[in-house]
Amino acid sequence: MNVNAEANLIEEIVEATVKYDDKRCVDLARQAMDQGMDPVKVIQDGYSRGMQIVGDKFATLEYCLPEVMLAADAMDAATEVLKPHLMKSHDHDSQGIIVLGVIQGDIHDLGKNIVKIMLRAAGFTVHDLGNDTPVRQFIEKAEAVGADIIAASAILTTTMSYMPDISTILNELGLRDKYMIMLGGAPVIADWAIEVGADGYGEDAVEAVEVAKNLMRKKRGG
Ligand code: B12
Repeated sequence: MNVNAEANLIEEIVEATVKYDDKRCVDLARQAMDQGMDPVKVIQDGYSRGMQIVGDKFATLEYCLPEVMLAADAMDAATEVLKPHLMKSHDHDSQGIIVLGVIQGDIHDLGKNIVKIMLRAAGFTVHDLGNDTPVRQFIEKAEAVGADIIAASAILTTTMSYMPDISTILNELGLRDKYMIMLGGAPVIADWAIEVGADGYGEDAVEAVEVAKNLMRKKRGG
């Protein structure tokens, strides 16, 4: 597929997401995969950019919540089509065990779901706690499954204020050295994440994989 045709398809994906046209979103995902396009690029430049525009329209009151929800559902449906293309076969041992969830009070899970798919595709074992997850639940799950990394997502500025509790509570329980903490989500920035006790921060799902790999190297003393 030539560069122009790829760019056109990406633009169509952005448009279909903004118009919350779920059937078209799914159909375009299939077309992109049939043409051998990179599913990561399709998510980042296509559906995520479309959601960004939806967010802008929500902010300017052009869209209300139902439109945002329909667009989110359309993106979700398209991601289902892309998922198998992101998953490689992993017969070898897990790269590491990650407990991942959206922090308490927050139901924005599209980003977390993409991060999960990418981490699994890279060979990590990911335990998904879903959304609106209390901090103690991250820790209980990490203890139960012998996790290496606790990863949390926050999309609201109000809910990101729970993130520092992960490190604080781990410290209180004497468990801080057992786990690497990785934070992410739109309002979170790297300096703040480190300041509140995280070991790593990822800007997007691609970076999440790189950061998780680095944290595993660090944890294994490499
Ligand atoms: C979709 C959406 C919704 C959907 C969520 C559906 C779902 N299942 O997720 C619905 C309609 C339910 C919703 C509800 C609300 N929303 Co809303 N929503 C959005 C919107 C449009 C898109 C968010 C999104 O999914 N982006 C696409 C994903 C792929 O990107 P992402 O989440 O950033 O994730 C990427 C990175 O951040 C990173 N990442 C994410 N998590 C992690 C984790 C780790 C560990 C790492 C390393 C990386 C990482 O990787 C991801 C992939 O690349 C944004 C606007 C915007 N422009 O972002 C508003 C927005 C986030 N919402 C907002 C608000 C205010 C709300 C509501 C309070 C509205 C209301 N009045 O009821 C409620 C909150 C409900 C709650 N308690 O959570 C505000 C937040 C303002 C703020 N600064 O806090 C925004 C910014 C809109 C706005 N401009 O005002 N929303």
